Amino acid sequence: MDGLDALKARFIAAVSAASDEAALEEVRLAALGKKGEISALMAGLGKMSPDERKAAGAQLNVLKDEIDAALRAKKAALGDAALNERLQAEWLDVTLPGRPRRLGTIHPVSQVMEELTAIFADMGFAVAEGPQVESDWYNFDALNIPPEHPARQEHDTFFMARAEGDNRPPHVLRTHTSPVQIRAMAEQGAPIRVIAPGRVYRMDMDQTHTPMFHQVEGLAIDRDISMANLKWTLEEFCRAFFEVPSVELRFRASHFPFTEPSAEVDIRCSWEGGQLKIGEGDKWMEILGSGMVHPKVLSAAGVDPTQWQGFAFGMGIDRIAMLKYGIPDLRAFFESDLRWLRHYGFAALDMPDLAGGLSR
Ligand code: 2U9
Repeated sequence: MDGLDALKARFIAAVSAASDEAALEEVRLAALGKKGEISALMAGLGKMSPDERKAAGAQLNVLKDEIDAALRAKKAALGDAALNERLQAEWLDVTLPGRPRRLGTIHPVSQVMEELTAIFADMGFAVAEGPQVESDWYNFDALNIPPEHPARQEHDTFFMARAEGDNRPPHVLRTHTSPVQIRAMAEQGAPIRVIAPGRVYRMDMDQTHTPMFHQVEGLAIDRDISMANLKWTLEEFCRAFFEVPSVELRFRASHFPFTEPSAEVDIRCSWEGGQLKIGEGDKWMEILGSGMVHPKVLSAAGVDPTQWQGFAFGMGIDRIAMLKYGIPDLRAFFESDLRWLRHYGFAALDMPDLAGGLSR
């Protein structure tokens, strides 16, 4: 066939001139597409004599293969060029030192809450939560603190406002986390083992008191739980929390409406040169209150006191955080002073667990 060399030269030139994949595709369609020039020549073969068709068909097939090969080679070359361009543009030096982003720090109260949750979880206690605005029934009555009980006055309660003419008793900001455990018992029944960490509110403000502070309370109810279980649990907690080999606790008889008998608990310690050491020395420091849950409290939560009994305890989280981490001033906890937070805060993403060492 005449003119095939010229055709080939034209398409090969067009392939090499194509500067991107779209241009290359246009060349492919013009040559080999359904309406392309080579396809048209192929269609013309039908009108030839058998001998002519054989010779021309072979020539056209060779031409088609050559153009196809040229198209593929150019496509690969364009792909390589595009990749090289990206590699140049997106190059980065992975050996450069990192630029640390400031993540902020974990507040000591949050850190201590995580620590004590890890310790009690290891002993089989679940975490319970509840509302901070409570009815007076959950905050007081259910805990064996009836309306005229002197303990109501001692709690320095914040009362919520009621609409005018609404004479129902006002709701309160919870003065302890005990109502959380009433709710947990009422919902789950016995046996139960929970801790209730969280914010509590009392109208009190001086060097050692803030109107909002944090408590953790614990509750274990089963068929035959005793003060001995209470003592072991608290010793185990203190040993793990203060990260010392052993601790010694002293129980002093006390009184709370919600526990009977009740005990305040002191821990053996020494204070030398302003330095507190837990587990050694000849001083005693009060760290928590505890006792056997009063039968009336069990009944109020729908638990039968002839079948079930158990212990409860409560302690101030802010206070044990100050003791463990040597923080002198309670009020600084709530001032959001960034310099204080950087000094006393903990590394983010470094959550305490028992295996890794609580406070690392
Ligand atoms: C239920 C029954 C009993 C929780 C208890 C204490 C003793 C206690 C104080 C410690 C320091 C409060 O933060 S503080 O001022 N708490 O002395 N708390 S027994 O007793 C309960 C709780 C829930 C259902």
